[in-house]
Parts: sequence; structure tokens; C-alpha cells
Amino acid sequence: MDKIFDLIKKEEARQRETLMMIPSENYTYPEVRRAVGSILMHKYAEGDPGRRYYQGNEFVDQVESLCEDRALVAFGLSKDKWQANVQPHSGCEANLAVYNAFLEIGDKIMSMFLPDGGHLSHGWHLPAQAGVDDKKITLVSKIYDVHFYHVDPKTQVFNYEKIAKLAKSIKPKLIITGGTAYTRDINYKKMSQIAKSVGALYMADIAHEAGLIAAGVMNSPFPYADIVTFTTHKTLRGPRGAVIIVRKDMGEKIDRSIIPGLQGGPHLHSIAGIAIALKNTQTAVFKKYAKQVIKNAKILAQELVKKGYDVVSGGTDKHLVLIDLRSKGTNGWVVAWGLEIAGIIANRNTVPNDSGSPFYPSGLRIGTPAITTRGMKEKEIKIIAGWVSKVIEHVKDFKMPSDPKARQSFLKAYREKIDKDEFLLGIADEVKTLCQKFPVP
Ligand code: DSN
Repeated sequence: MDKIFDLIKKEEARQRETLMMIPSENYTYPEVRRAVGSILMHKYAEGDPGRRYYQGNEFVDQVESLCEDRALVAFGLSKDKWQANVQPHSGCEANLAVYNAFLEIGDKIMSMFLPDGGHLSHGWHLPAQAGVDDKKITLVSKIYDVHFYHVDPKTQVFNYEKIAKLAKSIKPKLIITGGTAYTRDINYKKMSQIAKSVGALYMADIAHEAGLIAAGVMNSPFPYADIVTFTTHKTLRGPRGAVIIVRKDMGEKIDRSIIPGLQGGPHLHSIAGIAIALKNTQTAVFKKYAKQVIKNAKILAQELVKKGYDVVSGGTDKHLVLIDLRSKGTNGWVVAWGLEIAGIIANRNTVPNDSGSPFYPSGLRIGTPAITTRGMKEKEIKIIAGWVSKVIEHVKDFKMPSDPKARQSFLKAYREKIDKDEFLLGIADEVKTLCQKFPVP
């Protein structure tokens, strides 16, 4: 048997025996895996349903149209006013397709500052400092003139008046909300008013929250945003992929921006899986699930605050919690590796006003979508919060040097030491026992 299957088996065991707490990860449904692994992957269908460059599309046209319809139904939208494109291969490509459809090279974009919780696909460059030009890191920042808004340094949430003022001075052509580590809900109505007041289009990237919004447990960007993009594998519980929903009159530009503008053939096997996940969002079971995801994250935040941790913004409105580890004298790298040995898989992340770098940031991002899919609730969350705290307290005295050379030897020595750390491995055993009670789907 190919070695790949051996590795898949090992990865399956890892997903079963550890706590998947990276907020952007989730377990999809067995029927989605069936669709994604199906013969639909054999088909080329460049173009749109009913307007392809290839023959033999009788059935795949129906798959894609059904998925488009379900995308609108999931968010309570009428076909007369909105249009969905389900072909983007990823969130980054969905966002690029939007820029390609509505912006000219050099146009201004206003988006959230990445270390505050934004996303690379909304542009990222290091701002210019005295005597040094800004350093463009992403393609989006190289092509467009991207300006960032920040969270309020005190409250760590958006100050809409400040964002409005910034928009007035920048006059962007596109304003974007959304990101990867903003723990609070967004006032989409206010953001759309800000965009309108400066004549900008407003795009809400709801990649993280799509499932929670479809379930009606978070604010919806509809009907306020002109454009909404999202990935399909996070809280939505589908396979990897992405969707763009726009006002009907903007639909043709999006379709042409995807093909021939940016992509070739759609991944119809993924689109079939996305269609199944979208339909599931309408069930009572999913709505209950989404509610529990947020409840679990709120309890996790409360428990961590009670234990003396600096939780960014003081809590959460969604599925993720961000801990600023600076007050504990440690950082995200040290803690995330310690947690991994203990069987808890989270990720290191920047926090507002971070003094570290994206590779060695000061925060830890931890989320509840996947463990809630397994059926974990308040009781388990409290146990997990206890383990997280024990791990942080256990590893916080391993101090990472700031000198890059000394840091390299520290990183190696630290990994070797914790690999055999009995305390962490003891927690990993307890994690495994808990995991056995909550089978993965
Ligand atoms: N990788 C996603 C996340 O973890 O939030 C964003 O692209």
C-alpha cells in the first residue's frame, strides 16, 4: 500500500486522540468526504452552469447550480437580489477575484491591520518608518494601495468613529472587514454606512463566522455589505473551498473575474461537498451546534480570565479566544508547542500592539468549533481550560532569547526537552481519555 495511506491513518489517529482547537479547523461530515472523494473530480467544466467551454456537463451543471442556490438559502437571500459564485478554490482566491472585478491597479483598499487580527489576503506590508520605505509583503499590497485600520488600543475592539474618520481621510475604493483573530462581532450596518459615506464598496470577509452567521447566532453582513466572501471549511463544516455572494447587478463581473480572470476549472467535487454543508446549516441540529460553539468559547474565555490570563478584549462573541501571554512572561511559540505535547492543538498568533513578530508572536489563539462538533460542552471546556492553564504555568519559565542565534539553540533544546516531559505527556494521556468519550464524525 502507498505510504500516503499509512500517513493518513496516522493523521486520523492524531485528529481522534487530540483536541483540535485551532479556531479555523473543524471536522466535516462523512457525506461531505464521500462527495469530495467522488468521481466528480474527473470533470472539467470551465465556465459557469449552462455556459461552459467543455462538453458533458448535464449533471455537474446541476451540482453547481444547487450549490449556488443553497448558498443564498443559507443566508436567507433571494435569488432576485443576490448571486453566489461557488468556484473560488480558496478564501485568498475569492478575495483576489473581488479586487480583480471591482478595482484598478493602484486603487485604495482599507482593511484591518494584520497583527490586530486581519488577514493576509486583505493586504499586508510593513508600514514605512523614518528613512525606510514600506515593505510590501503580499501581492495585494504590491498591486493596490492598502491602508489599515486598528482596534482601539485600550478596549481592543473597533472604534467605529475612528474608522469613519480614517475612511474620510483615505477615501478608499473598497473597505474590508473580517479577519482571523478579531474576537468580537462586527456592526456591519455601521461599516456599510462608513463605506457609503466615502463612496467605497464594502466587502465583509466572514470566513471564520460563516457557519455561525448562517445559523443565526451572530450578526449577518446581509443586506449591508455589497460583497461577502467566505471559506467553507471553518465553522461552516464543509470541505476546503470558498464562496462569493454579491448583489445581483455585480454578479457578472464576479463570474468573469473568476473565469477567465483568475481560475481555470472549478473543483466540482469540492462544490458538491460545499452544497451538502450549506444545506446542513438549515437544520435544527446545526443551529444548536453553532449556539454551543459560542457558549463553549465564552466559558473558555471566562475560565481563563478567572485564572488570571489576559484575554484580548476581555472575552469573545464567537468561536475563538485570544490570549496575550506577555503578562505571563512567555509567548505563543513556547506555549503552542507545550500544548501540542499535551495533546491540545491551538496556534500561536499576534495580539493587538504585539511586541513580537508573526513567527514569534505574543499570543495564543484557541477555538471551539471542532471540539463542539465532537459534542464537548461546558463540563469539558472547564477541564480543558484547566489543562491549558497548567501547561502555560509549566512552560512559561522557558525564556526565549531575543538574539536570533541564541534563539535557534533555545528552540531546539526546548523542543527536545518537552518531547519527553512527563508532566505534559501526563496531560496528553488525560486528553486522550477524554477524546475517547467524544468520537469524531
Ligand atoms: N488560516 C486561516 C486561519 O487560521 O484563520 C486564515 O487563512
